[in-house]
Amino acid sequence: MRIKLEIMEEKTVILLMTTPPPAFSPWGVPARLPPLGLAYVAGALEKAGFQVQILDNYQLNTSIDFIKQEIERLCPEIVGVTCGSVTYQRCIEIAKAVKELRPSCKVVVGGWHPSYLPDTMLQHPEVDYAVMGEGERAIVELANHIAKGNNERATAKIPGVACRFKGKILKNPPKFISDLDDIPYPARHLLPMEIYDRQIGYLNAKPVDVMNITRGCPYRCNYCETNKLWGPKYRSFSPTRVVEELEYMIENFGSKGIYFIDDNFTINKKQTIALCHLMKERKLDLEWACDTRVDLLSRDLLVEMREAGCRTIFFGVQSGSPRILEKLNTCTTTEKTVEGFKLCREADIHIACSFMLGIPGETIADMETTYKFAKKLDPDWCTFYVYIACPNSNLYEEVLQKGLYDRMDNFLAFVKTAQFNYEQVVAIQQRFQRGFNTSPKTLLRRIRRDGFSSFLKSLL
Ligand code: B12
Repeated sequence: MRIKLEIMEEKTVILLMTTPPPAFSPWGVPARLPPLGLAYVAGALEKAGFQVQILDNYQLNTSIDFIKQEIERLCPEIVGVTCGSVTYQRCIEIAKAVKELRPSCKVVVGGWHPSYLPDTMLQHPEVDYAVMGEGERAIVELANHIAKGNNERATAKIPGVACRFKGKILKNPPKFISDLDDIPYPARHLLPMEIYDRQIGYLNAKPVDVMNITRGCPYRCNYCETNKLWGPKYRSFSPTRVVEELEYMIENFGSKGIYFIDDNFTINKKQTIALCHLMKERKLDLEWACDTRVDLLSRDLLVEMREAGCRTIFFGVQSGSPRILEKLNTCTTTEKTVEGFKLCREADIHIACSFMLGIPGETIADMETTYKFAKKLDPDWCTFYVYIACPNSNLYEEVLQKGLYDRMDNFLAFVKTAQFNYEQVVAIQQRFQRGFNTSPKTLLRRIRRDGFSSFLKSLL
């Protein structure tokens, strides 16, 4: 396992890092995926001429002592940390360690939590700047100012940056990058690629890498906060740029499969078809999976996608209860889901999906309806999650205002209503997950899909 980072000379040294994992994580153990956002930030900084290193403390599960040693050894002038809500405490711990060892080093935080609640970061004097929204342009501008030794007045004017100025917290709204093709490739070469899973259940091909080719979501689902990070307007990398990056990944990292972790991969049908055509033209021979919505599909589109290598599509179905779908404001219906799944099957594309349980206003009967619906849909993979309210979503505001929680982990609220508490929903979720995984239909589907010997192997 490679942890050793090189000592850099001459140029301004920037050390980017994820935080170690939270002590407690309500979402379970996530896949070992690389920090793509941080790699994008690193790519932009490298292109601007900075010396950049990435330390993925999250996946390496490093100790604060190790992080301190690395800071002392590498002597960075800027430390940038990705911070989610559950890793908030860890992020502050790192900021304190940086200032203790190198008081002149600037601490910049970015990612989901600083984008949503920058004040909670800047209330700590150890944090100098919080970047809100997409980071590439803001961090380069900020790093240039820091490198030139410009005063606080100048840095306080950068779009997407929040900082303390004259005793107040100033927040400059982000300006979203209109042409995504201006963004350099994520600096995957700075990541310890060997520590990542590079395989996913949805694809047979190995190694698999992740890509994100669209930003911005026009939908307003009440549980989701993504449009606050990427803005309300959908933007995407051009098909040519995507294919070039795919070729680069095949050549440099031996990628055989790609998981596109976009919110709505197929949101622009014309562009998705153009991308599929290019993938076929360039004979990329990749297997891929993507995430999208059931109402962003059509027969001809799916045929193009299958021909270009798409093997699986993931859908966040969320609920089988029309009342709850309305509450979530997903703007989908159970009928649309049935229709969308049928189209995928006809195009010979596998289906993965997930549901949430424990939404405010939900009853145990609604949850049972969801389970029945999941079984009726009969997807290839199905995951049930317990809903936990995340900052900056509409439902989060409702949960806080009405006091519909019995516990907070950092800023995340564990929902409790008159109908259920967190522990009860966990028990229901486990029952549903077990029931789905062990149903004869699911087992048969697995045997048909993966073959009997691989099924037996997985049991052993
Ligand atoms: C892939 C993914 C993961 C991967 C990789 C995470 C990673 N470190 O990148 C894995 C599986 C490891 C993971 C783990 C977790 N994840 Co996750 N994950 C995602 C997912 C699906 C995509 C993230 C992504 O790659 N986006 C694409 C890249 C390009 O964007 P980005 O990462 O946001 O980065 C941009 C900006 O945020 C910013 N930026 C990011 N970091 C930094 C740092 C600096 C210094 C600067 C200046 C800017 C900056 O600039 C980047 C480029 O523009 C999102 C959902 C989503 N749609 O975003 C959830 C999501 C980010 N995850 C979430 C959660 C909760 C978790 C876990 C806590 C789950 C768990 N069980 O423990 C952990 C915590 C991980 C951590 N290090 O904090 C939440 C975060 C909510 C919140 N308020 O914090 C999200 C939003 C999903 C959700 N709504 O529940 N996750």
